[in-house]
Amino acid sequence: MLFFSKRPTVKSLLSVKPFVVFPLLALSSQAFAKSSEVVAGEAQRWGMNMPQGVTATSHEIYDLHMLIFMICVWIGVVVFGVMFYSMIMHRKSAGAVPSKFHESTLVELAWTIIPAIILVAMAVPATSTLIKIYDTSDADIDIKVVGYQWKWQYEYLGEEVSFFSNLTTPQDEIYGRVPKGEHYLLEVDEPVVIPINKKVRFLITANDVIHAWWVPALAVKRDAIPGYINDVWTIVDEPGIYRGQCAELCGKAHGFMPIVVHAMEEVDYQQWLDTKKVEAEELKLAMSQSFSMDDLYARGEKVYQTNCVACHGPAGAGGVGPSLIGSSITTGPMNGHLSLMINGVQGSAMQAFGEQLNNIDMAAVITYKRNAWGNNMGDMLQPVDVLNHKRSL
Ligand code: HEC
Ligand SMILES: [Cu+2]
Repeated sequence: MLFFSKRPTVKSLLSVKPFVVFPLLALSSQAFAKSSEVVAGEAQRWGMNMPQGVTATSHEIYDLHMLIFMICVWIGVVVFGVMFYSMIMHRKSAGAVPSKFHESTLVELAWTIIPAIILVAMAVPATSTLIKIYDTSDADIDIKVVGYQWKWQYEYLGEEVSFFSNLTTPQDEIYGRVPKGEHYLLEVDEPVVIPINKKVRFLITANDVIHAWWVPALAVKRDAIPGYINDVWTIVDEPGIYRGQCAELCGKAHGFMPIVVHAMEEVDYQQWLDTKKVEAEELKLAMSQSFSMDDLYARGEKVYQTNCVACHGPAGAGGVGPSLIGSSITTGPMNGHLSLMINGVQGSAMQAFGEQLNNIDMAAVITYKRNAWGNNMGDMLQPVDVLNHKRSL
């Protein structure tokens, strides 16, 4: 009653909008940026916003996210502003009488053209960022990443350096027997190491089912699909340890195959790479050597704790997999035991370890199982035996 003594007409309705809309549209880009900053700051403080990451791409994605988000916020402010203004000002108790018009060409054109312009305006920066994300050309370093159930393998192409990266969180933490550590389920025995300020290309694939290699701080997330190679790239600005996870539900231990990227200065990276190459050489030499029972047992225990404990239990008593204490395989003929380890059991969670473990680790873990937990077989296996067996297959 106070505001509307006259009955509102189409004209008066339309004339309201510019009054609400123009000041908002007229907000300078500076004010827009300021509001975006305030929102981002608050969201960060509340631990709610996406992380900003440590690469140029991740910063660009973050800025894009804030830009689109703020456009949405302001659209919300304008739309709800007009809506609530209309509802309050034109309420029945204030004497409003609905106008009877339908089909307004002007209104229909406006609500088609304005959103179209906004969408195109948002698509332009989004597309330019996407094009950059997909430009994997001219990489300085190529690293092949292979997803396994449930670990990652990294191979430095052209360097003969290759290793598996296994979860190191102790079973006791997982089962709640001791308090969880700082990097619970985000820690591995061997992180993938990269130099800073170099374009690193990751060639991502999988060995069994679909996994996804995801490291938020590097703005890298790509599916690892058996039979396909997807590539992504990154240039990290600052040395540091960046953690990620498999991001594709890949089976029982999907949550137990984390990713740790250690970015270091180039000299440190080169040093690390050289050590790795020497290790690989030494391993090659060791393949033809004979080991003592004690060496094999000690090494085998480590291999077991890293690769088998999740399914067969810390003391071999079983869990997901059967007990290995006095089993027909672990206390049966050596050849059968070796074949099972190399080929796995088709259609079960027991994988083929023939390619995952080198011949020394294979010989060691078999020797360990045959002599641990009361399986006092007293026999052992040498790496050459594994090699010969593989050749005879
Ligand atoms: C993801 C779970 C899983 C992991 C990891 C795993 N196993 Fe198994 N393992 C199984 C399952 C399940 C079976 C039973 C397969 C079947 O016969 O159906 C099995 C069977 C076996 C058997 C045969 C036991 C018997 O007597 O029938 C041996 C030996 C064995 N695993 C050793 C190992 C060793 C050594 C490792 C580590 C290098 C390992 N497993 C890792 C799940 C696993
Ligand atoms: Cu996975």
